[in-house]
Formats: sequence, C-alpha cells, structure tokens
Amino acid sequence: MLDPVFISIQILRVKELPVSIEKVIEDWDGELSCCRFDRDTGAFFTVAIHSRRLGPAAGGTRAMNYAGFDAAVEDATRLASAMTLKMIMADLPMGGGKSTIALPKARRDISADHWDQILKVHAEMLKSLGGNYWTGPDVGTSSEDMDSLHASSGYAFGRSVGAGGPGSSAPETAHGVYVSMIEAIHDAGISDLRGRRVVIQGLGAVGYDVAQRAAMDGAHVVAADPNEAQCKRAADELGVEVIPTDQVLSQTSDVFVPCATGGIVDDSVARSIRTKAIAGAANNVLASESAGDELARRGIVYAPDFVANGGGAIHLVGREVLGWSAEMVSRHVLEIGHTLEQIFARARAEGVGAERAARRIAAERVR
Ligand code: PPY
Repeated sequence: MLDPVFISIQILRVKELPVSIEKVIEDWDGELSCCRFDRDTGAFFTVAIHSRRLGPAAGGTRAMNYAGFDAAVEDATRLASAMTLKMIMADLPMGGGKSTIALPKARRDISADHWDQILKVHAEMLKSLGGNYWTGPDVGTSSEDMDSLHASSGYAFGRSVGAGGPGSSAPETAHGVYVSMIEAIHDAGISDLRGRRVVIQGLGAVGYDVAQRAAMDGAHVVAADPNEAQCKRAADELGVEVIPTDQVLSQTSDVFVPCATGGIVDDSVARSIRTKAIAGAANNVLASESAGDELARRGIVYAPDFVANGGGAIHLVGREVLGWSAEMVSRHVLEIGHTLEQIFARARAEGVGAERAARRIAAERVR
C-alpha cells in the first residue's frame, strides 16, 4: 500500500506544479534559461534570456514565494518573452530577459540579512552572465535592491537617485498606462474619462498613480487591493470607491485597468467581463491568445500589455542606456499612444485582436 504521506505529497505536487521544468523550456523559444538553487538561503534563482537580437537582454527581477520551482521558471520565461516584445514596440535597443527568485517564504517574512544574502547570490549570477543580461526592479524588488545588485555585479538598472540611478520607474509606467487608457477609450468611441467608470485592479505604486490621474480627469474610480491601508488612502485622498478583490471582474466599467498579477483575462473572463476597453500595467494580462480573440469578437478594445506598460522600460533604458533627460523619457512615453493607434488600425484592417496585430507589427519591425 502507498504511504498516505507520499500520496498527499503527490497530490500537492500535482496541484501546485502543473507543468514540468522540461516542458516549460521545451515549449519556449528563448535563448537561455539559467537556474540555480542556493542551499544557504533556500532560494531558487532563474535568469531567462529570451532574445539578444536587438541588444543585451534586460528585464526586472521578480522575487516571491512561488508555488514551486517550475512556476518560477515558467514565470521567468514568459516574462522574458514579453520583454522582447516590449523593447521592440518601444523602439529600445535592448533584448528581452527576466529573472525570478523563488523565495523559501513570503518576502515580508524574510529578514534583512537573509535578503542581503539572496541578493548576493543573484548578483553572482548577473556577474557570470557578463552583461548579456541586465536586471531592474520588478514585483518584490526595489530601487534599493538595484543599488546593492549594481554595486556587486555592475548589471542593474533602476538604482535609487541617491546611488546615481534614475529612481523608480513607477511614475513613467503609470504615465504610459494612462496614455493607453485614453487611446483605448478613444478607439471604443469615448472621448474622455469625465464621468466614466474606471475599475482598477491593484493599488501598488503604479495602480495608485493611475487612479490619481483618472480621478483628476473626473472619472468615477473603483479599485481593489489586498492592502487595506492603501485602499483607505485611495478612498480618503482620491475619493476612490473600494471594493473587495474578488469583485473586480464582475464590475461593469468603461475601462478595466489590471495593475496586479498576470493571466487575469482567461477565456471565461473574456466571455463575461462587462467593459468597453482594457489597458493596464500588469504583464501577460491575457491567459491565452484565444482570450484576446474573444475580447475582439465582443468589441472590447484591448491595449496589449507589452505596449501599455512600456513606460517603465522607456524610463530605465532611456535614462541609463540612451542618456535621455526626464523630459525626453516623458515624450517617448507619449508615443505609446501613437503605437496603439497603429495597432488598433491594423487589428481592424486584418480582422484580428489587438494582441495578434501587435505581435505581427513586432515581427515585422525585427525583420
Ligand atoms: C518591465 O518593464 O517589465 C521590467 O521588467 C523593468 C525593466 C525594464 C527594462 C530593463 C530592466 C527592467
């Protein structure tokens, strides 16, 4: 008879780890995926380099308590692919990459010393890649973490201003998302946000900034975030209507703004969501290409995430690689609106969703 503990471990594995690392890498078209487990810190590190055709690969370091190593590798590879598209669509001379750190427990439960050790291991990986991959801040990492990674490896963007970097990319990411929301509602036949219902998922640095911009335009902003203090602040300071996180997808809105986790729009959500347009900061918003097709079929305007959230990459690469001023970065972020205009026109002309149209444009640009 099988040991019950063994059976429960198997069930847990099946539940938590839907795909194997082999399968993830086999199905991926990227250049390189490097993994390392560090016994001392209990953390599992992945650096995924999707493409260096247009320059060294770049993309942030995401640190969280993943369901398993497989999930961390899958996240890194998918996000690295999205970075390649993001760089192409923003006209930046870099390739796509991303790293993930699967932490042994939640980020907030990791002590300062433990975190320093984890960053040291990550810096060693960056160093050994010799500039083929440059990192930056992402979910679970900050400008201060980039200060430390840069000091020990030399390959991090997004250091704090005090350490000689350009500081947080959140304001320019939010600027790009705002530009995308406006372009998307225009395509849906809405002239501006005044009196419109904007539903925002996630009130982190970017989501909060977008809420502020929408509120200033006279929109009725509805938002959800697990962080109660941040919700209270949005309600008190911006007049945001706060709703429970599990009610975001059942809201009726003029524009839905996903600023939290990826994969939020799957086939079922695409069939049921009541909105006219979607534009947000989250990466990999669509769980599948068919979800994008369904949105298009229902006449919902979708701003592809790798275009809408490109403001952060424009800020980091613009300031640190191209030597742009803050004003030049801002002007380049405004261009996101023109890029979306082209994408929406192409989608209409070819009878496909905006995501497919954007991928076609990206493929042509690379050629
Ligand atoms: C992202 O925009 O998704 C990032 O990962 C941030 C980033 C952008 C460009 C270089 C390094 C990090």
